[in-house]
Amino acid sequence: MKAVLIGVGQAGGKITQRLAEYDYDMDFGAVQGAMAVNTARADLRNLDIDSMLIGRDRVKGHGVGGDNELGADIMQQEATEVMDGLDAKLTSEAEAVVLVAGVGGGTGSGGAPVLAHELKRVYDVPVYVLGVLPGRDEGSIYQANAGRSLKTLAREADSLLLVDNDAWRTAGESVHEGFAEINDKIAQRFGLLFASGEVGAVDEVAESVVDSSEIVNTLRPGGMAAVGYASAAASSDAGDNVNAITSTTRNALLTGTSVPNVVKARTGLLVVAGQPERISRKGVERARKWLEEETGSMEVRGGDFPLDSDRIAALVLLGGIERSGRIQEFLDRAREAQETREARSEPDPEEAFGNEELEDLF
Ligand SMILES: Nc1nc2c(ncn2[C@@H]2O[C@H](COP(=O)(O)OP(=O)(O)OP(=O)(O)O)[C@@H](O)[C@H]2O)c(=O)[nH]1
Ligand SMILES: [Mg+2]
Repeated sequence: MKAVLIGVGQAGGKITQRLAEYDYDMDFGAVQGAMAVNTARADLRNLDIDSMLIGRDRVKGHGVGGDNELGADIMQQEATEVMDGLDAKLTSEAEAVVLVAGVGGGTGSGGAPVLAHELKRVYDVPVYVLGVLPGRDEGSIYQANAGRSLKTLAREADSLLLVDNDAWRTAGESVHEGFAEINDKIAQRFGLLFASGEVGAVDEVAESVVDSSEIVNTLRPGGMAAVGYASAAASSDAGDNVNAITSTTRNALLTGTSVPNVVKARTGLLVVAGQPERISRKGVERARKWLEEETGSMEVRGGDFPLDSDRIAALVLLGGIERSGRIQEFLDRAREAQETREARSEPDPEEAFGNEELEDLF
């Protein structure tokens, strides 16, 4: 799937750059262009991709300090400039726009939903958002920002692909210590996903490869989505790899998802990556069937991704994951944080108590 990436805010910019680098290093050619937008000048200076500073008259290049309403306001004001900067990158080749943002901060959390809204008014390609959820040990402002942004993003984006900062970090490391490692994992997993829809166009041998349209269809339910990933050593003979493929797929779903404990989904896509001669058709079909049972979805697609590796990897894309308990838990956590914050700044306890709904950002 040929995608144009736009990172909004600090996390968004760093992850976008990492995704572009990975795609380039692997020679996939799925990332058609990359750009970073931020209200903080210093964050942009650290990046090599094209960048745009917004909100100069409001925050003088210093960021919005976690105020996502201000982040949304600034993007509203400057959306036209951002879209002008993007126009040259969004050629007719592009099959999707992917906005990348940390949903716990201010610039990305507030700006990404506004930009998604504006992009959808102008372009026909799907607009996806890759949103990073704050980890459990991050402050209540992050949780509250995330709750509001999530709700608005899920409404504005064609699909909101989520990564929880707690999902792929090494035990014992703080979220901050783990950023480089988490970003590498995000780049690899989402990089593989975008590229998996690309090989069909160039590799005439593989007839069972994934097509871009299968990614789009898997994300068609809208709302929220997640990916899962696992890999294992594989035999050089496909016949011996039936179990390797089914157990890797199991691990991808049960222990490797970007939002922990998400299992239920409306749609699914299983991509099995490895040398074509190591990929067992029977294994892929069994794993796909297992995914249908486990996710409760009647719509699980499957395909290969020819990759020169002696391992086998399973990448699972889950569309429409709202009914998973973990997402609800997250929204509850964000709602509690919002209520605590309101109770502190709001002298009228009744009003804070009565506010059970997460407000939209705009
Ligand atoms: N995975 C990952 N998360 C990050 C990274 N940098 C920041 N975050 C997370 O992103 C959230 C903060 O968002 P930022 O992107 O720093 O904020 P911002 O959009 O720049 O907004 P302001 O700084 O408020 O202007 C927190 O939950 C952080 O844990 C990163 O490099 N990788
Ligand atoms: Mg920042």
